[in-house]
Amino acid sequence: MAQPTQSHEVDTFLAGLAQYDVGPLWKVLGKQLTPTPETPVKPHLWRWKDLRPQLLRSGELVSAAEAERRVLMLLNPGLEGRVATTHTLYAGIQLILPGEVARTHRHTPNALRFIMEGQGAYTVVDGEKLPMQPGDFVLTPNWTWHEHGSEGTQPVVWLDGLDLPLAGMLAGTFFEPGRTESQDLTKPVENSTRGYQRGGLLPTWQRPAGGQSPLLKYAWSEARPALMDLGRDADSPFDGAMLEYVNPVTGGPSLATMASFLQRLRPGQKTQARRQSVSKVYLAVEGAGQTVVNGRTLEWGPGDVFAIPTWTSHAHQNPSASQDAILFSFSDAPVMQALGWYREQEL
Ligand code: 1HN
Repeated sequence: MAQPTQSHEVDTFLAGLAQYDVGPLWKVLGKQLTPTPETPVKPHLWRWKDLRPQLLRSGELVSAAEAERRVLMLLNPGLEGRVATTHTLYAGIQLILPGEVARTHRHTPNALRFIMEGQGAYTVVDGEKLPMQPGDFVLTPNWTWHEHGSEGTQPVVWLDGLDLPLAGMLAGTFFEPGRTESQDLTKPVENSTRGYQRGGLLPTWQRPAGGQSPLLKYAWSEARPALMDLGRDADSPFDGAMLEYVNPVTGGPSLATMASFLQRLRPGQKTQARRQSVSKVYLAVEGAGQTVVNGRTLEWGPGDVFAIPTWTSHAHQNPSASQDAILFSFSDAPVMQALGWYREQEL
């Protein structure tokens, strides 16, 4: 490329442009058109042993009623000042105590929950009560009314995942508080799960419009055996054995903007490094292992959460001789795929 002329005349011209609210593209083109995705997001791990005491302390100091949602946000150190775990995804850990209700509301950002600890809590989604056990995966899709409560005797903790930063970037956020604290239960408990408990069958009485998943809860009691029953022949070199929580009608992601997965690393298993043009949040559910992210090792055990920036090399390993490791994860893959911006590279 020819070098633009450097002269006092050019400098004066450039300095004068700002007053017209224009600028010279040729000064920034290289920064705009990076050969591959660039992001300030840092790989980061949040430890359960740090998170849990702080969350329980928040429960002594702040009520669910005061907080609306009592959540510690997992804030990426590369995105200071932003409510974001990656550039598109938000994750937090939420606490509900016996007898509490986190009042009903709805918003356009999609939300998912993975229950980490405690019995007796529930979420109500559009009039349907969904009791939650550790390991259950629960959806509150775009614009569905939702509240949480606990009828148990122990604190209940879960991981929240939302597309909040993406919604913010696209200025797509709408929010509405409920007029009452709780919704009327207009449907049978776990109504949306009826008919889906065996593979390959779909209820004939509901075919939802609008593309949202009709299934709002994926029970651990079904997900874990499904994962553990997979033979080695099902293993991917990059992920080990991996199942996706899908919309059963379309086979696509369970939420429009986020794909969620459960994966198993066998004792001694080490996966091959890869990078993908998606950002991800992982939760270690069982076992312990390591994920090597751009040469840096993140050591994880149950309850630890870690974030992987887009287009960043990562490989997992389970060093245990006897114990399986199970990871839950979610990513912004559906967005990148829908826009034709998904790429992956083996390393
Ligand atoms: C939200 O509505 C919940 O409903 C949790 O439990 C976390 C983070 C940001 C915005 C809305 C919930 C949230 C949230």
